Amino acid sequence: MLNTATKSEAPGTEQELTQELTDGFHLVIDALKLNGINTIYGVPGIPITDLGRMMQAEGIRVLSFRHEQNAGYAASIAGYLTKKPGVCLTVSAPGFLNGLTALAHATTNCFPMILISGSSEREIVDLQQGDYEEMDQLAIAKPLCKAAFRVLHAADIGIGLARAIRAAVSGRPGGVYLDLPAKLFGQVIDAAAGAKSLVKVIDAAPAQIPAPSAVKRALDVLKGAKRPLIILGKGAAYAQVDDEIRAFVEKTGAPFLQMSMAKGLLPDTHAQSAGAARSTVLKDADVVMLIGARLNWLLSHGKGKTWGDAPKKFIQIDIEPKEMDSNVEIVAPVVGDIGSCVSALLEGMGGSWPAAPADWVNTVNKKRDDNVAKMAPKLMSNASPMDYHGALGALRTIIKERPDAILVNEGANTLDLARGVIDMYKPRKRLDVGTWGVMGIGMGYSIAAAVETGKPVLAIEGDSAFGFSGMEIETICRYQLPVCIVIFNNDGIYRGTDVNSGGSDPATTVFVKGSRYDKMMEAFGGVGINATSPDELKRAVNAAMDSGKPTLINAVIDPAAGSESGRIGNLNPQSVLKKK
Ligand SMILES: Cc1ncc(C[n+]2csc(CCOP(=O)(O)OP(=O)(O)O)c2C)c(N)n1
Ligand SMILES: [Mg+2]
Repeated sequence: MLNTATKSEAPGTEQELTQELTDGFHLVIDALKLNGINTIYGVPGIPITDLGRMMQAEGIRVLSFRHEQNAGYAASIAGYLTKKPGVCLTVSAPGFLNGLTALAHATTNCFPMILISGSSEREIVDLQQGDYEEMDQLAIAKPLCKAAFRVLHAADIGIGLARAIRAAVSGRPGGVYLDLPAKLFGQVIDAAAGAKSLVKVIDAAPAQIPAPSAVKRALDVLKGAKRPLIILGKGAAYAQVDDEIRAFVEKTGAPFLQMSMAKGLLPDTHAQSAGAARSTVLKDADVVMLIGARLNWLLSHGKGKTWGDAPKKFIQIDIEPKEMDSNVEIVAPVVGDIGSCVSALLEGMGGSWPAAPADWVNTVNKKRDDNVAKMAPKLMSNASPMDYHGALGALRTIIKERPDAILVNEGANTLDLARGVIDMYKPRKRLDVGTWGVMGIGMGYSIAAAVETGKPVLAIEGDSAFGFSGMEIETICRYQLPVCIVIFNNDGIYRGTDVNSGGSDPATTVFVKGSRYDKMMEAFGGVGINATSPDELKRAVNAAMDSGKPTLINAVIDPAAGSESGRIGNLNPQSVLKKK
């Protein structure tokens, strides 16, 4: 129902007195609801405090955070999980800027998100006369997102939101900025005209069908492969065409790799999974098919040592034509949405597709099984203080027993080792630092994952990583969300053993030794536990997952156990100069 009010006070004609009215506040709410947007992540303040209140009154769930960046990350991952734009609502200048990192992150990771920020008086901002929270937010947002819009008239709110939704979800998804000046909210218009101005977005992300010739070309290249490899990226997980992707991969019989957030699209324990033979398959494959995965730094740009000397042919499936040839030549580009592309490939394969060459498949499987066997004893260590493998061995079993749980993961060693150790069994259950390797997604992602899916969340957090969003444990306790946070507390960034060779300050990478993060949780009425062995850790996590109570477990990790930058230490620049 449209929100209306009857004008009662202002003098005027009789007709005016009985006229049904609406305003900017209500039109924003009606437009969101009309488009099925029922959850908002944000931080209140001028000029959007009343908007949040009215949203709540109208049945929209408004999750109020402690910092906009965390609300923004929550919105971004809500977009990834639901294929609808996640919405973050902030105040002007500083609130907007706090949300902007998450908007840029959403764009980089191809997650649909809309950052809606209130803004100050246009006339004063544009003359730079020093308004309250003055900032030309639209101009600042533009280079960091897919599209940016400002609405100046209440009658344009419907169109403004429609444009934002379409821009966020169609084609390659991404972040969109929507600027709503303070004056807009109070603007009053005729209710009937307001209702007419709303737009329900039809087919917001239209299918993009690949050209039949592109599909045939790709299948011809794949058929000719002696050592085929399929790489699934988070774009493939986003598409929510899990059955088709599985059918396609199984029909090829080819080994597959799943990028970090694609893990579980097919179970990591699948017979064709080459996850534990990554370096072998990247080096030795002769045909590589990328599905919703980009050849960026995470795949060493498709060239160099990682990819070996064997000549390679790349097939790439992506919705964004410009992605093709971004780093190396793509001999068979297939442009379209992942669902349409994979269906067309499956159909084109017909009933008699040749099995992937057995010698290649056997070589990969042997390598994988050897590596898995090598890792197994490390995962059984019950040493105290814990090392990473001992602690992760316990958590690995928990995810195996609770495959519906959502795993949120950030840190350096805590991230890289958890990714390798913890098998995922279902799609879109692993949420992590993404394309930028950004710290700070932890609590925002956990909150949105719990809210959007209703499933329990296990957040495995480096002690540094946790610090970027740690205050949101109050938010988790306030909304009583089923989130269990495990902090891998090794007293610092990478390791807690670093020393400052130039003075008495602590080294830059170390924190207060023996910190008790579990006590923070208790301050907000959550459950706090200090765990010093894998057995204790396992017991505590199982109890948290059973009870659904907000829980934080301080897992004490040997401060010497980690390595610099986890698995990507090679990216650190080196000084060639010796100190004089
Ligand atoms: C926003 C942001 N700031 C800084 C970094 C650099 N950085 C990478 S990993 C990391 C923290 C690693 O320490 P921790 O989370 O404790 O994991 P550990 O390796 O100790 O297990 C930092 C600060 C980053 N990736 N993102
Ligand atoms: Mg650490």
